[in-house]
Amino acid sequence: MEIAQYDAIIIGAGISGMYQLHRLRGLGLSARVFEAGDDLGGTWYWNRYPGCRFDSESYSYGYSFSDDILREWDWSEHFAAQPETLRYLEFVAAKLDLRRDIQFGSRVESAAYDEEANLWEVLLADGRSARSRIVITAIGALSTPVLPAIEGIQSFRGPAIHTGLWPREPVEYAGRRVAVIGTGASGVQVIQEMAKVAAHLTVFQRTPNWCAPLHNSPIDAESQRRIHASYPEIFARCRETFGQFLHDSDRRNALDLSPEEREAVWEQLYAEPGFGIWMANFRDVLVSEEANRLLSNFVARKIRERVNDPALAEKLIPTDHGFGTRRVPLETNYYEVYNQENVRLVDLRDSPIQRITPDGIQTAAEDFAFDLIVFATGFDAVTGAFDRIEFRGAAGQTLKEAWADGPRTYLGLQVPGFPNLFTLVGPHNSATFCNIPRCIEQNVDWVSGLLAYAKERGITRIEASEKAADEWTEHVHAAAGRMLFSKVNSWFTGVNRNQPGHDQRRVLLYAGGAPAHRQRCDEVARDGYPGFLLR
Ligand code: NA7
Repeated sequence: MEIAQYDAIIIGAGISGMYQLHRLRGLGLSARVFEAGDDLGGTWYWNRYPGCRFDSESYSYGYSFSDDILREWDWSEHFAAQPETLRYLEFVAAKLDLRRDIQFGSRVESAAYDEEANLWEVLLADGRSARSRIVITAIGALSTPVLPAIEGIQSFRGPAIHTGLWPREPVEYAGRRVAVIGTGASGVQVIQEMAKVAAHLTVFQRTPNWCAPLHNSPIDAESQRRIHASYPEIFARCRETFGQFLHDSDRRNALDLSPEEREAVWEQLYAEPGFGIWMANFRDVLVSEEANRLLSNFVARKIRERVNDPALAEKLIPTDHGFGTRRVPLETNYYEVYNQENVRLVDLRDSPIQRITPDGIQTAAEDFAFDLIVFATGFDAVTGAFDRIEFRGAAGQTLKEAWADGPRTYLGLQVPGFPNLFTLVGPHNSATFCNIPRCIEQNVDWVSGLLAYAKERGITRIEASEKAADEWTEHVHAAAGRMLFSKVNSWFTGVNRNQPGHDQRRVLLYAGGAPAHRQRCDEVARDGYPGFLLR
């Protein structure tokens, strides 16, 4: 059987894979996308749990590269829900005629570089294979769901579903007894939605997170008109900010202001839609313990005001980390949910889960019976999707081996020893700490620019140098070291108690800000790609 050969293989048909395919076509390269799912959308395909929605302003999240797409699409809410986002991606795919080059139900198992042929051989789980000069991973940073390591997990009789693997068929929860394990961004969204109609909802919380109000609302006709008229300004603003959100940090330090002055700002941010309280806050609150403590006290007071039972409020207030040092879940009446008769919080610090039983969940203190268990227990973040594909580089080493002591990349986009392999949204890339499509477009544009440069010059082999990777890795580590989040266990730092070997903090994200990453990438392009061995 003849093996299919392409100029490039893209792994994944989410937001980054879709745009990368479009750009490769523009370069006149033949490309094939292998997508594990049965349809496109990536994150928005898999995370279809009730309540799933943006925490980014919808119009700051969509693709910016096409005026037609911008003109023809209206978002219905300031923070759109998952079904709308998936419809949007389907609209984009139709508009750009992407599907004809995407092969669904095709999970990539391995990709091995053949030095002699200067080709990658990509093997799918169903045994088929294909070859290409270039491989581009578009596999996402939060795409490998992890079930909790709890005894008896397979024994439960009812549906037991991870938020990141939610089925397409409707899951009944109205009038049912529901358990949710996990209180990260996914847990918070699913809890506040299911609490509306579940007969009874039990939340199993191991660590409370600092949440803040989303303040979502529909987009009225006048706002719609204004949004369409101001797309250039919206994207220009995003380009300037640390995380490419509409919210830009306040250049002042909280500690330089009087308590009244900073409280007034915090009141305002807490009352505003979106990530302002996290991203538009004073510049010292994510780096100074003291400033962060003051902000945390402010948010704790808000939680106490919203939860009727004072003892319960204390259980919902984090004590082991400060505000914003983990991903801040944005919420709509999340805290008020705990004032409802049909909702109960089980604090696993008092009574840990011992096992899952055919009927429900058993803690050290009690037996619970459920009709449905929701695992909102998170992902093997950032490197998880890479670890599950066997990438074998020029010297026969696997990427997993190369990253055994933590990721090592150049610009978060290329790895020494793995020629012609590009890692969109990979570790040590600003995209892992970003209003992600904004960084995705930067990643894709930059990789496409390099491929165009290579094509014009007849360059067929592109590989980051060891020295460039060492320097970038050192820079990434230094940037992370300045931030308070690097001293806290979370997916930001790669700690996952459900996975063996994931108990030590690692540097996974580039915390120097997206503008700094973009600037560095632009300089490298402008100077003819120093740090790359081009042949
Ligand atoms: P997160 O943020 O990693 O949250 C996972 C949650 O699940 C967190 O509260 C965990 O508690 C909890 N968890 C995990 N395992 C267990 C066990 N075994 N028992 C009890 N509780 C457990 O994942 P999300 O899906 O919410 O969010 C991921 C990102 O997706 C989010 O940041 C957005 O950017 C989109 P822990 O804190 O470990 O004690």
